[in-house]
Amino acid sequence: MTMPLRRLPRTAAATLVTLAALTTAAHSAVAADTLGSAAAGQGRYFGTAVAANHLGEADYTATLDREFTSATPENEMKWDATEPGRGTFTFGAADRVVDHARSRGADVRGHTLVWHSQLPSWVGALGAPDLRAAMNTHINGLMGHYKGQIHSWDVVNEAFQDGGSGARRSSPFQDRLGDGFIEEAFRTARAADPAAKLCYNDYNTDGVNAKSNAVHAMVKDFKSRGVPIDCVGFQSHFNSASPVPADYRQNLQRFADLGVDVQITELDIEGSGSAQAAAYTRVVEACLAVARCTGITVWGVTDKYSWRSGGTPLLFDGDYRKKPAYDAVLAALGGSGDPDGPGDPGGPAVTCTAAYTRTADWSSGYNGQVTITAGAAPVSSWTATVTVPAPQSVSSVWNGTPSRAGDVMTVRPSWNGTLAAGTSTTFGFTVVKNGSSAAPTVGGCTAS
Ligand code: G2I
Repeated sequence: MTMPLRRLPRTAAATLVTLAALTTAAHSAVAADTLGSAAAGQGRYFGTAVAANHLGEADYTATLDREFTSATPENEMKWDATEPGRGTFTFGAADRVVDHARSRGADVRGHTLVWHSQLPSWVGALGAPDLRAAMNTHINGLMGHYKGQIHSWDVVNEAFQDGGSGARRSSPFQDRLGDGFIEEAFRTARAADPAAKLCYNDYNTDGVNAKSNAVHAMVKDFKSRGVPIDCVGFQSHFNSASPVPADYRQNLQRFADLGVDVQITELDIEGSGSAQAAAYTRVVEACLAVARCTGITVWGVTDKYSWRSGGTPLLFDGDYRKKPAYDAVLAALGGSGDPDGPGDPGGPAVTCTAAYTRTADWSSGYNGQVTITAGAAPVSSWTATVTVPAPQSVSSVWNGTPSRAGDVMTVRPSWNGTLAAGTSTTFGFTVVKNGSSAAPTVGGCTAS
């Protein structure tokens, strides 16, 4: 995992790439042809869950080391793995993941300190005073062992219920210590390793809904009272029953607006081919459109070891071949595969991203705006799709030329097709709500 641009902010990384391209004929030496290097060009990390027991498999580690700049131990840091008996800490498997990643210059996300699952039975048997002490001892034990080595910790994981209640989930911590256990865990964590970013991590919080509203309210309260929290993780486990929400980017943005970083922490999307690729593109574009979205982690290297391998949700197939979803993610990150391949002129791939915002809203309608941003190469034309949910209808479009097929509106440039690398243009549209205020889905941008 040699990632020379990994820690540079977006503009510095872009400048470096430009300078290097000007001063060397060997442009391919700086081409962003891996997930990690392309994300670094955007000032982000690109990580994966890592399982210690696969590190001996040559193809697994080769793919891991080549593509990813961050590693999250998939199970090795959980309570049952690290403190199976009270006060007995076992770090062997987690150390193997941390040492492997750090020796190659990758960051490590710590996952996870306080969670109701994979919790040894002795924890659940404790009364309140002992449980509080055990929780703090566990946090101090892990964070002390890895002090200075962890980029971000998932301090508390999945503490809210699914569904519309917005309530906390029943767990030994919640049931015996009450709502305050989350705050206490974060305060203990800050003292244990002040350099680590402290995250709250959850699933089904990826769009605006009752559960994410409850997490948002908690983070807002923490920020207002000075409870230490630096980031919110959005697990982003998607499939056809739980697709990428239409308001995914807006949801990330509203958390960022509270003054925390947002991270996509366990991304996987069941499916295959172009549909899977398009869904991955939307996630990457959403992260790139939110300045405080600092990185993306996919929940595994290869489909064959995924926790839901039957759904083939990852970027590499069981033989470590790049899937269409891989190519889409790399392109959305502004990278380019096979820079020296036949017919390839050698420059960066021509790509664009599309980011949506609602710019005006009134009782019977709203205005939407899509910002088209060119990737690392100049763009001479682009297309983007906007799907407004029934019963809404689009009544006008400006700075773009629409064509419609059913609910899907494809927009091409009017006068604004030509974009220099990294620059943006916008188009806008007015929607008649017909009773629904739901957000439209803005599809992947394609550029030529
Ligand atoms: O369930 C998906 C993820 C949801 N968010 C939190 C993550 O920590 C969680 O990860 C999964 C792992 O990917 C699985 O690998 O967490 C599962 C357990 O809740 C993990 O599964 C467990 C199996 O249930 C165990 O039987 C097995 O011993 O993995 C263990 C280690 O392979």
